[in-house]
Amino acid sequence: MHRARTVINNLVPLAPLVPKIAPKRFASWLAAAPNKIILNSPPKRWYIAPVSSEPFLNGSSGSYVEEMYNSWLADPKSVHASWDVFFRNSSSGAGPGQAYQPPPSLALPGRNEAPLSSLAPFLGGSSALGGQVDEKIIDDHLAVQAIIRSYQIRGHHIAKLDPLGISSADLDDRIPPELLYNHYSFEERDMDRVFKLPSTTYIGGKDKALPLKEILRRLETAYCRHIGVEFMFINSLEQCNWIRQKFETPGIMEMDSEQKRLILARLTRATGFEAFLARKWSSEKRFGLEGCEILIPAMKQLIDKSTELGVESIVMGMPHRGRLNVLANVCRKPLEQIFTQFAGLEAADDGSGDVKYHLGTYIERLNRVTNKNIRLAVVANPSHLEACDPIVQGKTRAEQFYRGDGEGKKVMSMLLHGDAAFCGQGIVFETFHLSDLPDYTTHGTIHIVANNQIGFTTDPRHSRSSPYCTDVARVVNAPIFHVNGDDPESVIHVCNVAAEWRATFHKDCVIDIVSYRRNGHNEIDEPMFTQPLMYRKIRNTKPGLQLYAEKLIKEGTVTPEEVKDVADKYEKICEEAYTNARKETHIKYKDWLDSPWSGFFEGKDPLKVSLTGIKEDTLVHIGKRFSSPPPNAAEFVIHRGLERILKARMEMVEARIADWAMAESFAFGSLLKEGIHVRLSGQDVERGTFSHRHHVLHHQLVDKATYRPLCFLYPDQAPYTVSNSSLSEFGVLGFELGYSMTNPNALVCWEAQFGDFNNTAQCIIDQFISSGQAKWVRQSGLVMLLPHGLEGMGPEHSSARLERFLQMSSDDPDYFPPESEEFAVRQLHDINWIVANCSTPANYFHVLRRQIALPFRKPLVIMTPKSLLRHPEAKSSFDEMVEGSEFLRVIPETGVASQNPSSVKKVVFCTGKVFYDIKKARGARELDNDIAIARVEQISPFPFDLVKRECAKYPNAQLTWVQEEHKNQGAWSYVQPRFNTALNNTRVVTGRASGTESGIFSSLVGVFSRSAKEEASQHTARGEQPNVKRLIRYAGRPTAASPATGSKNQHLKEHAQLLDDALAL
Ligand SMILES: Cc1ncc(C[n+]2csc(CCOP(=O)(O)OP(=O)(O)O)c2C)c(N)n1
Ligand SMILES: [Mg+2]
Repeated sequence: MHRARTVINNLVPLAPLVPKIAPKRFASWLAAAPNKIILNSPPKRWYIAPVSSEPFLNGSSGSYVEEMYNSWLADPKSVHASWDVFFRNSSSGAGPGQAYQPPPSLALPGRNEAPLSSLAPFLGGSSALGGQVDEKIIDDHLAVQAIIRSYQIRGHHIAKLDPLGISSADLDDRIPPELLYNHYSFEERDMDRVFKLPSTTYIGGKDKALPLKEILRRLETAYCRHIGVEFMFINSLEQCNWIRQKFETPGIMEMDSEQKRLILARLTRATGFEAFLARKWSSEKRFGLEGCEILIPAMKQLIDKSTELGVESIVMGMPHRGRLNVLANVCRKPLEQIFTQFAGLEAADDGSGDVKYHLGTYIERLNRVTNKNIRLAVVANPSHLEACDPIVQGKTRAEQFYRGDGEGKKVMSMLLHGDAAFCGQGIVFETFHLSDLPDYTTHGTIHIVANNQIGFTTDPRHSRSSPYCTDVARVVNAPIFHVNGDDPESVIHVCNVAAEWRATFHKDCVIDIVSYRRNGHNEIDEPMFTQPLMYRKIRNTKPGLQLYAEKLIKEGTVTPEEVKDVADKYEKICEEAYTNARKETHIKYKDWLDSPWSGFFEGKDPLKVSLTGIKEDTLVHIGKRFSSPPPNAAEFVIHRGLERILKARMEMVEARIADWAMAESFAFGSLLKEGIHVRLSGQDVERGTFSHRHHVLHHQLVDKATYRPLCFLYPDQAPYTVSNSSLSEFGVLGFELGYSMTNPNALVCWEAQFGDFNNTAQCIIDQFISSGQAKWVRQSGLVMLLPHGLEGMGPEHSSARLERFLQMSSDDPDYFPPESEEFAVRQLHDINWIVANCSTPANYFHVLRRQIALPFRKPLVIMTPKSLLRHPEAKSSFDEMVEGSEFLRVIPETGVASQNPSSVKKVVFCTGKVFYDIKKARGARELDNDIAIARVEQISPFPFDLVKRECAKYPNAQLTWVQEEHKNQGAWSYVQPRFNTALNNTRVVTGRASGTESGIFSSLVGVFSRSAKEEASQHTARGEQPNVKRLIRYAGRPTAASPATGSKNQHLKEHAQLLDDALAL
């Protein structure tokens, strides 16, 4: 289809009638003096190449036309009449576009077509004179219609959007041919002719017809002044009409003086704030808003309007630019708190903190304009531009969920962007694609681009290949409102429309405030190095506040005294706050929390973990529900394979055992029973990548008829959400993290299709999950489920990169915390996240439940199995999940080796699936008496105490860590130093106050491995002080660049070698 169209385009000379003479813009007589380009800017890219600018004869069409032409020369009748006309016209000098005339159609008119003659009575032509139609009238009316449509579609290309007047917001300074009046063969004398207006425009107001001149004037007013609206790509007539009405209706942008004064006051504060900071801390980075101060009144207007329309809570995400100003003037965060951030004070609470222009905030306050209470949260964000977008969406979605706000009427999200980041960062696209998915939509986000037409030092012509920086939004049919930032009233109009659009259609929209950046990227940066011409122009451009004040003074809305008075008042407020800030001795990170969990921590023993084992009745009840077909099984046809799966599940329940999927359902189901909302999201999670989960049963005959057993466990249970996500990791993981931040009483899980793919969400992992609490005092109990394990499936689909998670764990390898009853919970309290690799369904069950049983929240990263999902031994008895059972950080050897520990020659430590392989091989080699196997299930925080105990139990054994990952991967690098600490109780830790015991064994005196003994005796023989340590050795694959081999054969060889090494004595 597309190709056919391309071929036809090449063949048929559809060139518009672009005159060779200088193009004249429609209504050019209306426009003021042409916008002179003052600077010698480099040539612009032309994105929309009209047909006329393309070579008429190109590629295959060239030879085709040539062939035709030769035949025509030989015999004009040998070609089709249309070619005959074309060649005749072009031989007499007509251009390609003019040479072509469509041939008369022989076909009968289509459904909506009528022969021209039948229209004669309506056209006032010469119908009385024998039904002859004045074709010019029809053509001219059609042309007027086309003109109106052209303005609606492309008027934004010539709107005056750039306050500097030096570049076009769409990087194209040509006038689209459809907006050239002689494109339609109108002349000046036609301007007073009256034309009936089509139903697709609102420019007439009450008038049904207008003179052409007035039509053009109104279209210019609506679409080509300081607002450029992109909306005609939207696939809904209702929505297009709605927008047309908002911009075309005569007088719609007019404002009363009260509104104008409010804008002025807000602009004054926004400008005053930056000026105050610049004066007090001239060399501090603050990423000021100068040049786009109108952002503040814009955001405030969006909040006012949205509150008026019912919104009670707004979750915002924004980058560095103008962030402090937003906190001060939009959120009204106390200025003292902001100013103390500049003072370099010490923090009064835990955490390592962040720079001031990354911190979040949460404020509940009265909106003075609407007199309604409003909650505003600005989510903390890292430097990584746009990374907080999905977080904001997840947080918003969660807030809507908990409020029962199914349509997003009460809670909304607002995202701010820089122009370079908006088009450059892929996460923007991923976030847009969540916007209309049933379990991810926030029912419309208002996006604002603070478009200062530069990204650090990079010119837009080098930072994007799309005309506008906002084009990414077109994929979701979001209208885009470009507006000149130096026209405050236009900006405010656009904000009103945006807020109403969201409230009406619950869809995303974009406000693109085209502005400039008065200073360098930050305040100590020199912009003239790279943008000399632009900055010369900026220096000669009056600040937005001055321009607006002058306008209002000129039109008599305010007096110069009033303007000064407003500015002075704000200056005084800042000075007072400054004085108070100087009295502060500490900063408090908690003041900058974006998601307070009121009531969660209060009255809780911070070290008391609730029990995770549950009643057998509950297991049985959940198990039976999970194993049953839908209650209306007679009508609900499920897949035959599924019937078998359910039957097998039921048999497991009867036998009191659970596999992985069932243990997971026990964890989820029991939490749901306790009122904890559970949400599982990720690619194909409903069924499970490995077809093991089946949380959604599909009717085999009825589309969309599904049954979710875990939603029907108990009448008063909490809601369960399980949702296949879009094919995104960065976006969806970020979303779930945001979701988890809203309410601590929920188990939010994200599952990767394979653990390997988590690295496309690396930024969320590094910047938020591993470090979020330290930087922003923000906790999250998010669970990341990462299928992991070398099973011969190649370099991908094998490794979730366990080593990376462990490398980012914050527990000190050299520090053995004091042993006590609370050892485990204290470790969890202090760590940044938990990394686990469970080998039994029961342990998986407990670790999930422990997320909620903890008195605080920590992210949990779990390596989850693939082949173990169906491994006959990877099953757990109900006994391991009932009351009294708990999560086992280490699963010690329980077989024969444990009965006679002193004769055990080797203890193999491992984690995850490889345990089953080692165990099997040990049995086959009859080494059950000689080798003990212990499983480290919670790798981080490292179970120093249990590892120490297990080693001590086998005093004569050599210790080996066995892993299937390559030596430079997996857990080895993490566990090795920690084993040494566990074995030798090291307490000498640089940079840590507690623990100073000397570096060798305390409780393990006399317990040496053979090699250690040998080493000791050698030392003594040389007369040196023996430095005797019990050490852990490594058995497994050697180092490698890739996580796994692509050859099955090689994989098996490696695996056999691994087992040999592991079990060698
Ligand atoms: C993901 C990411 N890459 C690079 C940077 C470094 N950086 C900081 S600001 C900036 C330019 C941003 O330009 P724009 O989005 O237009 O925002 P502006 O600073 O102009 O407001 C860059 C490249 C970053 N912060 N984040
Ligand atoms: Mg920019």
